[in-house]
Amino acid sequence: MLTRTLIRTWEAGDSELPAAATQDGAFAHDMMRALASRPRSISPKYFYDAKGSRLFDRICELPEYYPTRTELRILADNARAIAAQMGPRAEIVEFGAGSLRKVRLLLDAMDRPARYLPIDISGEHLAHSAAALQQDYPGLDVQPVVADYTQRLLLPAPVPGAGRRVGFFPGSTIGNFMPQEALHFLQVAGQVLRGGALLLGADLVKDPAVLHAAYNDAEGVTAAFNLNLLARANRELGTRFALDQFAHSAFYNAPQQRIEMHLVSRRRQQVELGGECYEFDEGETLHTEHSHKFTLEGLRVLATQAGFRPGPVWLDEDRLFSVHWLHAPS
Ligand code: AVJ
Repeated sequence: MLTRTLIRTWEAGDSELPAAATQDGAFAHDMMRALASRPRSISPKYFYDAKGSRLFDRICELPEYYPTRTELRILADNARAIAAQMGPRAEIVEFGAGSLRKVRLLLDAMDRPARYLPIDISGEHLAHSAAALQQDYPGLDVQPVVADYTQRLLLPAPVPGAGRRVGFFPGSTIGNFMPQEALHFLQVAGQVLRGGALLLGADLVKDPAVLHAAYNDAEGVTAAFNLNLLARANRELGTRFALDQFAHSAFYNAPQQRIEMHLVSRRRQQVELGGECYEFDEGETLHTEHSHKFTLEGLRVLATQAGFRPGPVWLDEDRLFSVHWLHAPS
């Protein structure tokens, strides 16, 4: 069943192509733009090639990186209550569906799930995880969608007789967006999920030392994940970034409520791309990620602004992480 990778029914009409078909060249284009602008900045979505996705999976296992295990715990502890919100025959649309571990907790508790649509930008990783999931849930209709959900949201039409369409956006990936982008994403998601709901994981504001440790692990996996952006450029764009001449930097920007990740040039150096030569001063950075943290109230206000009606919120004991049920506009 899994090899139905071509999905032909698009809600937004036939004129638009699936994002995967238009992605070629986007990395080169965005990297050139990043190198040409000041301050230099590129979207964190480019972390997730096959290598980056594997590194991210390792981050999730790190002792310092609390979000994944905390969210898994919250989902496991509240799976019945969440499934009750979903109702029978619900369909799950997962945005940015990495290793598909979390959704299993939902599927196990749900009443006859109608279908599961994991959307991810990393086709290889998605195909692999989706195949593994399909094996464990042979009766489930699984349709992986290779797409960039930050660009557009085109989904197959609902299956006949399906219940609610429930968006699942775990991991606090929403924190990667700037506040304006998060609002825009939620507005677009609200349209795709009309009449359904969004189950949203959001990391919470907390002791900066805990945050700092989570993005500066002792093993250096986060550093490798960050540097993989340059390694990927070397592999795919033919750049020759000297990986040992850039340092991983991650710090908490308290006024902006976010972790910022940068790659810092250890010395003055040049890099070539597309016939252009770009210079880095010593200490100059390429900004690679924002990871915004939320207060419960802040998240609920944001969701409300996007047209959602906030429902129950589930938390861990230490209030490190939150999972929100948000009713989509009708
Ligand atoms: C997948 C975006 C939620 O921000 O914590 C982990 C990515 N970056 N370590 C996060 C990430 C560095 C992660 N998100």
